[in-house]
Amino acid sequence: MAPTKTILRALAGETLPTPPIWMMRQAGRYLPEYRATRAEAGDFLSLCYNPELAAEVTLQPIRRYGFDAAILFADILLLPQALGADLWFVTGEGPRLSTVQTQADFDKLGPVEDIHETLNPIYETVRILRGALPSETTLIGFAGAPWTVATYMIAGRGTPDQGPAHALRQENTALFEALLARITAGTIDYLAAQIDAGAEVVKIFDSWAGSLKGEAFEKYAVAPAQEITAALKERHPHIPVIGFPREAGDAYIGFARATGVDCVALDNSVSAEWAAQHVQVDGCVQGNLASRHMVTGGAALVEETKAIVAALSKGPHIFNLGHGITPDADPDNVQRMIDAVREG
Ligand code: 1CP
Repeated sequence: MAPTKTILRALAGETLPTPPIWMMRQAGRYLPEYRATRAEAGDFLSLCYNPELAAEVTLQPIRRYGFDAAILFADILLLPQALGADLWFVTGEGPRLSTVQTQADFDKLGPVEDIHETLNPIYETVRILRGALPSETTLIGFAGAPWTVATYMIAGRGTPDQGPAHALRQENTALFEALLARITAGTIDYLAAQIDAGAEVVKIFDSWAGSLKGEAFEKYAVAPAQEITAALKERHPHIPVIGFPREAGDAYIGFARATGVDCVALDNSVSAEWAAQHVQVDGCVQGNLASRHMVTGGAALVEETKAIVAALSKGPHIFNLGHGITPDADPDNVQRMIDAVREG
């Protein structure tokens, strides 16, 4: 049966008169209602693991703006935790994890089969959302890509250049690849369980793909995305997959063909004109307004939004930002962006 929801139509390759729209990190600290629910939960991880409250923050931007898709509220670092890493968040700084740098560290991780014990509340959030979302709104599940997740597991935190992960990949390739394989297997089971619970699309966030070059990009960004996509398509042939190899640059070209993803999400370091010519020829693209416009607003926001819509109007397109909205964004600018997209 042909899909009726706009996001699913674009993902199936349809060129729509107005692109459907959602926004990375649409549930987040720029919204006062998010900050209130997060305070009620106590801390970020308690919010992720509380299905009622996680569903509530997922729904907040849908109620406020009527986005065409909701993205499950969770985090890419819950999978490492489910695989046995310690995870905590330092206020004002970000995530911290126990590190995986030696064989002994790796041996402390648990088997993939055990992840659901930790992740069951996330699937419950998905089930609540499927019952609560408006009938026209698509529910997106997600996970981190193996390379990006590995950068956090190896360094124990976010890093500007992913230095510790690059060092391990060069100095102990076997251990690095064993870790990547464990994360890949866990990601397949995690995403399949989100789909079983009701996710209609899944997105693989490779936020640090841009630091992999040449052959390393092929081995550690393309190959795992291909493996995950193929495994999911075998279990759930009709569920579209969005890939986001952020800052891939020229390596965006052919990414959809090489991995089998149904849509490539673009960061804003590539122009929409370039993407129309080189990436959209292979199918749906998503993106790619610079998130700073959500802070700065004004005429530039409207002009740039309309320019992106126009440049990508001849093929399937889902409008989004090039990366997540930041906590200092003005919620009114989000409405201005949506109006600019829908006015055409
Ligand atoms: O204080 C808070 O409330 C925590 C801020 C926050 C939020 C709102 C974090 C911590 N995670 C999230 C939710 C989140 N993370 C979502 C929810 C859905 C939505 O988009 O609305 C998603 C999809 C993510 C994905 C995620 N987490 C990525 C990939 C996308 C990206 O932004 O590149 C990454 C790299 C993370 C790790 C992470 N989690 C949180 C932070 C601050 C970070 C980045 C850490 C760093 O590198 O320094």
